[in-house]
Amino acid sequence: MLTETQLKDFDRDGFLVIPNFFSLEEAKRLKQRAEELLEDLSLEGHPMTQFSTGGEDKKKHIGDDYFLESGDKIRYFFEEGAFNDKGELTRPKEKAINKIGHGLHMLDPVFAPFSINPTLSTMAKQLGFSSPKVLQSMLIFKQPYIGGKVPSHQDSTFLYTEPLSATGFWFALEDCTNENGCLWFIPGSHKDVPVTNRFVRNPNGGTTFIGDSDLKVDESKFVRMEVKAGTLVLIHGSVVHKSAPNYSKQSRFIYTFHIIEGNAHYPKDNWLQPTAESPFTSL
Ligand SMILES: O=C(O)CCC(=O)C(=O)O
Repeated sequence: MLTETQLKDFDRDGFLVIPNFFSLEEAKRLKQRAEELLEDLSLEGHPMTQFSTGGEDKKKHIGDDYFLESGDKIRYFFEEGAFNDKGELTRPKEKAINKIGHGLHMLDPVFAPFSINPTLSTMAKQLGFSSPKVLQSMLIFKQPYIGGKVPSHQDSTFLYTEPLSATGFWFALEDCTNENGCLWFIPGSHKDVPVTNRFVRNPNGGTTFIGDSDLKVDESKFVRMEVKAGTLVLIHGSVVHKSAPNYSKQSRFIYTFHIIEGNAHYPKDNWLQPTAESPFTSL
């Protein structure tokens, strides 16, 4: 249960850090499961899709079918820097994956019950959701020396509803530090930085951004959020946040899922679409 103070802090800052939300043993178990999933990856027939947020070049953002149809699957996306000029992996596959997504909360025997349970459902209700739906989940690895940065963004750009409702549940499976690419936030930005940009399916194939793609923020306002394994961070869909690359020797495994309000309008051009067989999961 969230306390009144925690709810007030979340409302004020647009994020809430909850240390010791789960035990170190649980963090270890989840990390182990993440490692098993990495080992399970077969490169045969894999399109070698690289995860690109586009950085400053938004046109480069990922958008092939392997990505677009990943909402109800367990799929693997490579780091941008993991290949040489000949298209060969420059490191073992386990150390080359940026993320796994986006249906772990539906399919994985460990991450599904960790995500869909009464505790987190109560939390969503406390945050004001009446019909919370989980629409995606991810393991983000930030492997040593190669873990890519996540540029400044607001989650509602990618998980847009009318009215806005996206909220992230972000779980640290390892200690997240300045060196291995912890999260950074602009506290209160969910109140004064409007969401003016949307990541959508391009009618001609692939994905694109519509709206004003220039997220103008004062970089000096970012605060660093180093957290220990076992921490849950709640992330408001409009708060501006980012994470740095990981050039250290220590990985930074996290698991995250995002919810939206099931009663809100979910546009048909959002990049992530539920299907008749796989509607979004009730939390
Ligand atoms: O884990 C990260 O580095 C970024 C995660 C993030 O931006 C998100 O979950 O919205």
